[in-house]
Amino acid sequence: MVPAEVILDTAVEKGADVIGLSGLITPSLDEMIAVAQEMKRRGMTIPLLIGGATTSAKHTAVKVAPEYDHIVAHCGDASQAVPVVEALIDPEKREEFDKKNRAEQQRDRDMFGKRQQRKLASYEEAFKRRFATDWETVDIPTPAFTGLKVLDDFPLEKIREYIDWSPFFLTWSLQGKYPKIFNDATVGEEARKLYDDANAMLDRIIAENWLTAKGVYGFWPANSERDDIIVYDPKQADKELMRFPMLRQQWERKGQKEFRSLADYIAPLDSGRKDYLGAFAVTTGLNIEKQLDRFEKEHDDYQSIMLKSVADRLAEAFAECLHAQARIDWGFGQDEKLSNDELIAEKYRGIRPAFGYPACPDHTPKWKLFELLQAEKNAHITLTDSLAMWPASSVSGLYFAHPESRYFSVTQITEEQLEDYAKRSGMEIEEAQKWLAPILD
Ligand code: B12
Repeated sequence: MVPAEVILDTAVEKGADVIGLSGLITPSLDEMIAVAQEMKRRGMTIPLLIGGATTSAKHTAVKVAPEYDHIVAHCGDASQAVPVVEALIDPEKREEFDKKNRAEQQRDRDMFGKRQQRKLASYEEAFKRRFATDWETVDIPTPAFTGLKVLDDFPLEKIREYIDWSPFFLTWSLQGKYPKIFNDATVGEEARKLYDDANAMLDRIIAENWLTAKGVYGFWPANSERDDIIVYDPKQADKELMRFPMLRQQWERKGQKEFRSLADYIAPLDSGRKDYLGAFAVTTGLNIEKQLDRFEKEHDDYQSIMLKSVADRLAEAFAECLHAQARIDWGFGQDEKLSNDELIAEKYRGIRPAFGYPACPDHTPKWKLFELLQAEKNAHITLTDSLAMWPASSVSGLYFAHPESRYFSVTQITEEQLEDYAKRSGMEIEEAQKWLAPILD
């Protein structure tokens, strides 16, 4: 979310010894390559460290390191940054580190070159073997309303009930599932302390209005046409509003019968039936800066990270809470009586894939999603150039009601599908190539 010039100018101005880049979602992978290229162009020599949820040692070796002649190292964990930087600022240790790092990266590149070729079905074959539904008999529920609903200042105490605590411990690098983690011999005590601190903070967040939650969701008449989902104007059901281009699986795993695309879950045009697509965007990060500034002034990193991690939990919980409401609006959720554990285990009908998740790994349809939801106006969420949402504690995606819808992964696609997808998305091939780089064959 920070432009390359700002990072590099600041590093020069402050006389930084090392630059670290952190990437949460795939578009930042490409941006890291651009930063490495710019460092080379400027003749810089300081080491570059790479980290974050979507990065890997392999990606760093294959894509980033070749763009810069000096040290580029991947760190899987922030705590690794300490010994790595220690080695890098000591001339002797640095040489040793560099040698070892280069050898490992060369090995990763060699392995990448020789990597086992996965068997991919042709795009046409994959479409022929799509997930099939008997569209004559399948239940297609009609939502209670179509168009948008805006949730202004949604009560945080209600959202709190839907929190899934397990990923919270992951943020703090503690392994284990809630609540079993409290009995763990190694991390149990620490986990309990963090949990208590988080809940004490949540009490204050709610009582003192530290955060504001906003959301928007809705339903639209929809049909599919091959791998596109067509969304119609709720007021004029034959007027096409927009199309969401979807990607289809092509990697043929042993025993695999079908290749899925999210478009398979929406009634095709030639079925003669009208279906519905739902969409949502939620945030719980509005106004967070005020408190974060306060913690920064007090040099209180612990409270600062705690607040961000609690706000992230609330964002996910808001998405869960709103999905439950959407199932009620859709009708089939009205008799649902699920505990929070059952909700976390997704024991309900329907799914809510988010752009960037494995079933729809391209982030670019977020532009259309935001237009459909008018998310900027209605929920005060903006999209950065690299398609991250701001505030950071935000989630957006689609709702599907198909009784057999489930999550799946589109891990690799062929050139053929890339070309088709680029055309359907109104992108040049080069642009589509850039956004889809992580899943190209
Ligand atoms: C928590 C989380 C969220 C939270 C918080 C996000 C945020 N603001 O930070 C919420 C619920 C808001 C969220 C939303 C989304 N998420 Co999310 N999320 C996660 C999750 C579960 C954990 C990430 C995390 O915080 N881990 C804990 C932190 C501490 O770990 P970390 O980021 O890896 O960082 C550690 C190391 O990598 C390292 N490190 C990191 N940076 C650096 C830098 C340097 C220099 C060094 C040395 C080390 C280092 O140190 C850290 C501590 O050890 C991951 C899945 C996963 N298991 O990783 C998905 C994940 C990152 N999300 C994903 C996606 C797609 C999204 C959304 C786009 C979905 C959507 N459409 O709504 C949005 C994007 C949000 C936005 N603002 O744009 C994808 C990204 C994949 C992709 N293809 O891009 C992931 C990988 C899930 C998946 N498997 O699909 N997400």
